[in-house]
Amino acid sequence: MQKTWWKEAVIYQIYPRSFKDSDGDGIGDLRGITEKLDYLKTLGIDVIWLSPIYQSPNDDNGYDISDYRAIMDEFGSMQDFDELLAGIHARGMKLLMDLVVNHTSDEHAWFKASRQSKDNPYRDYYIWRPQPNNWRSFFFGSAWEFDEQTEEYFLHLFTRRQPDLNWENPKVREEVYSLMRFWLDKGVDGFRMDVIPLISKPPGLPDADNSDFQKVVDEVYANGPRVHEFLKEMNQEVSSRYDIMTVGEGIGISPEQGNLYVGENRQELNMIFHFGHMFIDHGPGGKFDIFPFSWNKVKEIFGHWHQALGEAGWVNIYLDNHDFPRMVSRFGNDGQYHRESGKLLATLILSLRGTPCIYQGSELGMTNVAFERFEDYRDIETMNIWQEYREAGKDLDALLKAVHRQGRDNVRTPMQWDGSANAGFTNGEPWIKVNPNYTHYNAEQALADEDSIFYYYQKFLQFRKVNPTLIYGDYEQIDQNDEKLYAYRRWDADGAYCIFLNCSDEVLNNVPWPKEKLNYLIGNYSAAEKGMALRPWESRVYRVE
Ligand code: TEU
Repeated sequence: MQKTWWKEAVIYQIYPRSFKDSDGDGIGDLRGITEKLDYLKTLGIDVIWLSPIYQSPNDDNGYDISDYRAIMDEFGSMQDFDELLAGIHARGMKLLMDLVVNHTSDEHAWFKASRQSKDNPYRDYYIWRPQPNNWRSFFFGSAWEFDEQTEEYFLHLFTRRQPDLNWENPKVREEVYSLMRFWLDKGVDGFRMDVIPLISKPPGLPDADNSDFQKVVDEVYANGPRVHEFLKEMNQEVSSRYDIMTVGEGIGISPEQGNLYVGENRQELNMIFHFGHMFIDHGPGGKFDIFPFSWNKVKEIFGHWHQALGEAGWVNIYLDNHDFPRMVSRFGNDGQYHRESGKLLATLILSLRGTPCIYQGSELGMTNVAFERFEDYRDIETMNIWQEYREAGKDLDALLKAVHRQGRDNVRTPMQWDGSANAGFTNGEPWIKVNPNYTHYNAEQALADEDSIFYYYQKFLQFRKVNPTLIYGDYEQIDQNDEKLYAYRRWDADGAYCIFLNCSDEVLNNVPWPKEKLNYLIGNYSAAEKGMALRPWESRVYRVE
């Protein structure tokens, strides 16, 4: 297996709107991030991924870009960006930008021109049809919007203000490569590519069977016939000419398809975020139709990916990001075992094979939030389904409960810096309310408490660097069927490690300890005696002697 910096790196994702406000307008900004670089250096991460910071009308908080070469006004100026990048590099860290090129904003100059007339030179930058097909948008309702000016419909797989680009048009592809070069020539270290499997659409745009949206994504929207041709072209034209990290948001990619994108011999992407475990509790009605999940299923998904990619491909490891609930609330116990489960989940993401990605605030054990009124939510996805429910006269209380569990604003409340007003995020009125538990969970307290989740991350990040078997080593599950236990082995020529995770509120007695002599290295309970039983949410890492 090829050894390289982007496999060894640990990514930290920043959602700039919610990270740190430096000028009191209630919205996080680039100078705010620069102020906190020492904090990130102290944590010990290697790469910062910034969710989009480009000019945007913010229909989808920056995932709707109106100018790829300008900084969003609320976030600051290009000079602020240059200072941020210099500050990151000066501390030996790297910067990953978000590349959102499946769609633009409807306020992008290309789209403004495109909608002018059917013979406008930009018409073919987007996907126009006299009649829509039956496709649904990710954010509810039809994926087509009628435009009165030319009396045709345009395709938008996301909000109606995010028209899909037409990648069949070579000019569109050249524009994308050119804007990538713009940022790479400034010195950025790579891209996280938003919904990249969706860029090639199926010929003729056939109707879908809408009874199962997930299936529609996997089988109709994603992995279109030209996607690999486009990605190879992008690699040849741009990525291969720089020493960068390319990460695809791998929505709709099955484990068997994974290496088509990330196989070492493919010259497409370095790695992808896969989604199986993120959709694990989504019922047939989608994310707000919640199903219970099982840890056996989580284990099966990670095992399946490992096996399917083998030595040839590489993935990201993550349990939350700006689109999914807080990991300690979803996969852990954010009440009684907040600290233990927060650390156990850190152990998991930092010891599976792949490049880990930590979402801002996970190192503080930040949790989901439960606003009592829909009016306090901001996310377009929540706003759209709220409207759909109101129009259909459906049960709004039930929906609110589902939003508490699954809504994207769970992870978008301001970063909790300290116990002062608005969690030290802003001196003004924050664009979204802070989570009221900021008085318990914040960076200031975490840094003052040597047993905090923060210091566990710090310790484990250092541990991982000096034990590269945890990066490159092979992976095999130890237990198979115990729903409460996730145990696995990582090994290579340098040695072997066993990781034991009790993913439950109960004491686990029947732990299948291996016969070999085990040397305890790191865990989430204080160094007290390590018995044969695993305590609630206990994690332990051993070296096999
Ligand atoms: O997300 C794509 C995606 O897969 C999401 O639609 C996901 O399924 C959804 O958020 C779950 O509720 C990317 C970005 O990460 C997301 O923030 C954007 O809204 C979306 O693309 C459109 O750019």
